[in-house]
Amino acid sequence: MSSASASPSDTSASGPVILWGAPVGLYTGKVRSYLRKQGIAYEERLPSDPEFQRQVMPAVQRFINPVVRLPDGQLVQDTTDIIDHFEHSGQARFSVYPRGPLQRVVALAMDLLGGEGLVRAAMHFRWSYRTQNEAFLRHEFGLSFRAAGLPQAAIDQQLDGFMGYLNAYLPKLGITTQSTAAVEASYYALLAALDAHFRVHPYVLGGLPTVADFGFIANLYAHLGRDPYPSMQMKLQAPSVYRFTERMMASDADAPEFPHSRAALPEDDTVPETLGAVARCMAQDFLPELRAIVHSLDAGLAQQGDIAPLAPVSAKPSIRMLTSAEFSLRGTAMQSMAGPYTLYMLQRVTDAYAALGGDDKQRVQAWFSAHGLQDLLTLRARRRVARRNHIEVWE
Ligand SMILES: N[C@@H](CCC(=O)N[C@@H](CS)C(=O)NCC(=O)O)C(=O)O
Repeated sequence: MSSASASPSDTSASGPVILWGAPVGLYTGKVRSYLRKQGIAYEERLPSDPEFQRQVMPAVQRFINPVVRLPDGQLVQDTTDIIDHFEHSGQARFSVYPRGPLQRVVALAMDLLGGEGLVRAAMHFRWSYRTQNEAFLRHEFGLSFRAAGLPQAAIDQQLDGFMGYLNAYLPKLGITTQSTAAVEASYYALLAALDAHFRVHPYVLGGLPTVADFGFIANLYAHLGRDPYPSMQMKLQAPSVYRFTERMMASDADAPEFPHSRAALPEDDTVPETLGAVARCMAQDFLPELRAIVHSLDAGLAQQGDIAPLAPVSAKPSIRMLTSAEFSLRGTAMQSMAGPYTLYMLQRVTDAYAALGGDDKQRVQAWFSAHGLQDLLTLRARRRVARRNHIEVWE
């Protein structure tokens, strides 16, 4: 886990957990949801906060949200590392890593799908529907600039620049007029599978949130569940998924429609049957991309030759995407950014599987095979990714 200590002279390094992020931010919602569910008190601050600009950004080496500061001054960036910190700190009410082998590997696979696999849909439905979303997005991105006290003309100028920068991710993610139909079809298929699931279960694995739920809430909340156009689609087509987004933002279980659900995972290490359809969506629409990402990052690594252990993955911390991956999405040729962070999330799945004993391995393999996802369990790149000083490095 990456961390850095504030200097001893830093008198601000005390008090509650600080969460720097924004209501509009994809990854901030994931951490906010986790802190609320775990009953961990925090104070949220916008990235325009002078302290974020002056101290946090230099420490984490770039502009990135969210960042958490612990009461002892330690900064933690990256939503997965933030969750893992609290998992080990003793402050969490319950562990979000299931003990059951099948539940654990499925949860990690769903975390990967929810956090990484849904990014394209989240970006598409936010930025390709500019007309429908524009007024809301200007309000939301404007919060930070308004909090900084900027006059309206300056806010408008900042918004044009920053929103233009984010909008420019679309082609890099393979979102073009040619691919729109495939991108939307794959999202709506997953949404339908998730809706059928959340109609009968409050959370991904049953009665308690796990890493799987926090993976999904990243993309399903700020973009897909909150921006005007996609949130309307979600309410109309998948109301149970919309309820899930509300539930994940509540500090209690928020599941009155499941009066018989216990706040626990099934004790026999089973996973809900309705997750099968979600896994099949992943096998069809995300596994080919994951294979392509591994393949293109491997090709880049082979070209570079020897790379020292713990060498940063890129020349500058702000560069997270190293190469592009080519794959087919529902028959449409796609070219999209490939970054080592995806490997970081993927290797959590393959590590959890590799750590199992024979019988457990077989049981996990049987479930993944039944849904066409067996390759995911052993899909590895030639180098592992770790995180040090808030950035990804080659292990
Ligand atoms: N893997 C990181 C991703 C964080 C991330 O990409 N955050 C977005 C905002 S929601 C960001 O800071 N983007 C800045 C940029 O793209 O330059 C995490 O889980 O914390």
